[in-house]
Amino acid sequence: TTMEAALDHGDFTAYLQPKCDFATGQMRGAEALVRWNRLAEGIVRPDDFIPIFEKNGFILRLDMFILESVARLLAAWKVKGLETVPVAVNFSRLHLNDARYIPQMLRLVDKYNVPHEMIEVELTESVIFNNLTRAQDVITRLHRNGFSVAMDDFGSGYSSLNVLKSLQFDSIKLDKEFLAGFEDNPHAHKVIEGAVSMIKSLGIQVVAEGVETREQADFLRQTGCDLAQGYFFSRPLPADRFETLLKKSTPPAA
Ligand code: G
Ligand code: G
Ligand code: MN
Repeated sequence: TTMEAALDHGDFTAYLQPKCDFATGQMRGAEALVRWNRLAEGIVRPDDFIPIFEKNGFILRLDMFILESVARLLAAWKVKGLETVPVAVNFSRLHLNDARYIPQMLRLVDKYNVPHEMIEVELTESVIFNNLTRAQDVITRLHRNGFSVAMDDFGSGYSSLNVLKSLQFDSIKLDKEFLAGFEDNPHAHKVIEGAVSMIKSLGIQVVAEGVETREQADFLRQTGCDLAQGYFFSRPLPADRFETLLKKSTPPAA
């Protein structure tokens, strides 16, 4: 089929987008985002194909392919002496019902001898809402294996608050919709302040998504938000350009 052939042909790649410290702009982590390089259309973004791959099950393989790409990159950067950052991989909700999920993760990450704390799992809020007990069980097992877990797209659905009380996330990513209409909506500021302070009070790290302007960055920093991901700091980059950034932030060997 088209997608199997594309995978074998190397047409899927992981782009990487930095997660940065507000104050210094320093990179503290990154998120891997899949891209499909199609001859006719050029680079296609996931919103156009992930829903289809979730229906036909191909997403299970694609997510593992992205995880393996990330593990391979982390290992290669280490060999080059670069200071690496933890990288987050998005996993579809379909993995939650798949007994092979964690064994497969371990196999791929260990194949490249990547320390487990360098891998973060991003699960979207809707995933979790669909099956809370299942999510609880998977998160516990991920933690036991040393992986950290982030809730993605927090605030985009309606389940967020009740989910927070029963699940142990290491970080929560505020959906970019929080920032929509930010400039002229005083309520937006209050909602963000409230969300950040509630999440921080649970001892969970807060990452803001979709930070596009200095005004947004300054405001988020002042609310106590920990990390920023967005065009203001960096777009998602192909691996070679991301590596250039890592080189810039690695101090020269003594
Ligand atoms: O960059 P952006 O257009 O890349 O991503 C759009 C959406 O696709 C995001 O919500 C993200 O969670 C999802 N996504 C990106 N890469 C992956 C991936 O490798 N696996 C899964 N399951 N979702 C992804
Ligand atoms: O997994 P998730 O939904 O969190 O993926 C993040 C999505 O947000 C990706 O599609 C990514 O390309 C996109 N994105 C990253 N930074 C920005 C930004 O500053 N503005 C907007 N509009 N989208 C962004
Ligand atoms: Mn994500």
